[in-house]
Amino acid sequence: AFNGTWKVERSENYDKFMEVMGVNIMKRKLAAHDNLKIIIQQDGNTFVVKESSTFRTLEITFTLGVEFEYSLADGTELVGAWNIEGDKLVGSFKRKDNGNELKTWREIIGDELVQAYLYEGVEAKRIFKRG
Ligand code: MYR
Repeated sequence: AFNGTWKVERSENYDKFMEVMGVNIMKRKLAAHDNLKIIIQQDGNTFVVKESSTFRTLEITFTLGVEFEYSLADGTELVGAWNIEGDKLVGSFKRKDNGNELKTWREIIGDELVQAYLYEGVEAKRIFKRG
């Protein structure tokens, strides 16, 4: 269901979320127009996610339930894992620099992929359309 090419169409509360994450105003302005595109390929328990944006291009491979490392565009390092819960992909990550939790989940709602993020009680969403 998650397979395919997804382009970000809009975001909710993303600026506030990035602020709580400690991203400075200059980077937040750029990130608001990052043209994020993700290509998701699931093969059983293994996913390949190709991410591209105005900041960078990278490919991430992970297996459900298995911890991996992921760096945000600003260099912040996370470690954690994705799991399936019902129809959702649920990610539990921790920042390596301060140990704080970052939760994220992906779900298909109608013809959109909704990715939510939760950090220090602040939730944001980015909503993608098939591209
Ligand atoms: C993937 O499945 O795309 C790779 C793993 C994603 C880990 C969690 C991503 C959280 C991104 C938060 C953006 C915050 C910007 C300050």
